[in-house]
Amino acid sequence: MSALKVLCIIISIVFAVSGSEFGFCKAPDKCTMDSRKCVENHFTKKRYILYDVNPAEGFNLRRDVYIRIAVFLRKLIERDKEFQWQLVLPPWGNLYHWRSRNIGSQERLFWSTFFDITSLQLYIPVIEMYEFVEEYSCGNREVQLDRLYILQNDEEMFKTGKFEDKNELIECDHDSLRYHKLKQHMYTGPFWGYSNVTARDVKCLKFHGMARDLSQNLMPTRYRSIMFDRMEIALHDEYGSKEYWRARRSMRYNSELYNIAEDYRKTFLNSTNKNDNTERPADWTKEKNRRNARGGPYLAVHLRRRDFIMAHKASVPTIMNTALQLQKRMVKLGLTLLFIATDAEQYEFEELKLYLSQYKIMKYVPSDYVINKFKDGGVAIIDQIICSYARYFIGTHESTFTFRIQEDREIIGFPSDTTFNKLCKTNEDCTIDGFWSIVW
Ligand SMILES: Nc1nc2c(ncn2[C@@H]2O[C@H](COP(=O)(O)OP(=O)(O)OP(=O)(O)O)[C@@H](O)[C@H]2O)c(=O)[nH]1
Ligand SMILES: [Mg+2]
Repeated sequence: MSALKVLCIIISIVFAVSGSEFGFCKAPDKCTMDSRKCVENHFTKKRYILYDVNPAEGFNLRRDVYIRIAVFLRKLIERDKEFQWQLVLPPWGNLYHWRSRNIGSQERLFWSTFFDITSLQLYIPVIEMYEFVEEYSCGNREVQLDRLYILQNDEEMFKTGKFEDKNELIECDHDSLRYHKLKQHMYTGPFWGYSNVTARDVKCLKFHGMARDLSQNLMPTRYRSIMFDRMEIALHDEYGSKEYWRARRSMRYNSELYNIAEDYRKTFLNSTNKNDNTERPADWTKEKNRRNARGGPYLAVHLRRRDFIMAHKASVPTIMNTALQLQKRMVKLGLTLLFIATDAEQYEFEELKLYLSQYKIMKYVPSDYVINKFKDGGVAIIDQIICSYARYFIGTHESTFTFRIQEDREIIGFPSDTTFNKLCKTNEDCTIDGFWSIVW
């Protein structure tokens, strides 16, 4: 037995007895035989943050939540050099909008399905769930998180409208929780569909504040892994700042999704980066501020239907009214090619085409290969990419799907007036909500 192992065992016995905070052991952050005991007993410098979001939230709001935690983590790393902080990327799955059948499971999808991990890593250290499980369990695949916080809104503040920062441990209402106690120091829960993940301890946290205010709960001298559920409750540390946009710019998509969109634009929309002045450096950190992107010779519209028809009655137009608004804009811009990104039913799309028969109308339809590999989430991103390279874009009021397209266009470098347009309830012009301008 090595001296290191002996030392670790002694230390862990001491702490198990005294119950006080864990100490540190100079073990390497690798699962060697000698270090295994150390790793299992929390003595390395690596600390892991995990998070989850209210199950009802859609893909594009979840991307916003990632930015909140990414900026928080980046600042934490700048401040705290003692620990090696890492973010574990919460696998995607079970989203309300992902309805396609016969394309394999749409659960436990890794971030690499949709995003370019190397780009994310240029902003903060991130690892995929499978890497975390491997690393954290030293290969035995059973993971027990040290502490899980479930964030909860302070309903009282919402009633009175008096908001103040809050970070208060409260009794959990166990009936309404997604986590259940199996035995002493062991809770199960959704954990993104991983049955081999449990938590040692679950706490409810009445929270109001910015993501960075969560740092007081990390307690890295005690916990090696911390998870926050309902992370959407924490607010942005930096909303719309240069830092916000750096995190946002690091969210490049999986390169194959760009390639699929590029082929489609070239084949059906007469659009190439060279002609459209939309060439970009492969590395987002090399990307520069500009406003001279031209975009392909098509108008792109994001036409959000389905649940939005009811949920946003006051702003979602009828199909006929949509057609009128699009026609007006096509004439004004002198364009004849129209790209439609939509979640509309097929019959609604056919109706729209009927009203706009004078134009060439395109909608992206994935091949079997694409939908099986990238699922509904990937197809939605391809739609978003195609919209982000159009000469002119019109979105749907208050859709985060639209917001992400607008952000991508800001990053690519379009003049703002080609980006922040939206469909109005009627054919009369409605006011634009302002520009969500990029900061470099
Ligand atoms: N392929 C495709 N899917 C879409 C389109 N519009 C919506 N969807 C689907 O619906 C989801 C949109 O849901 P969210 O991400 O919640 O965005 P939103 O519902 O527009 O906005 P909020 O609910 O306000 O956050 C996408 O992730 C897609 O799965 C579209 O134009 N094309
Ligand atoms: Mg939604």
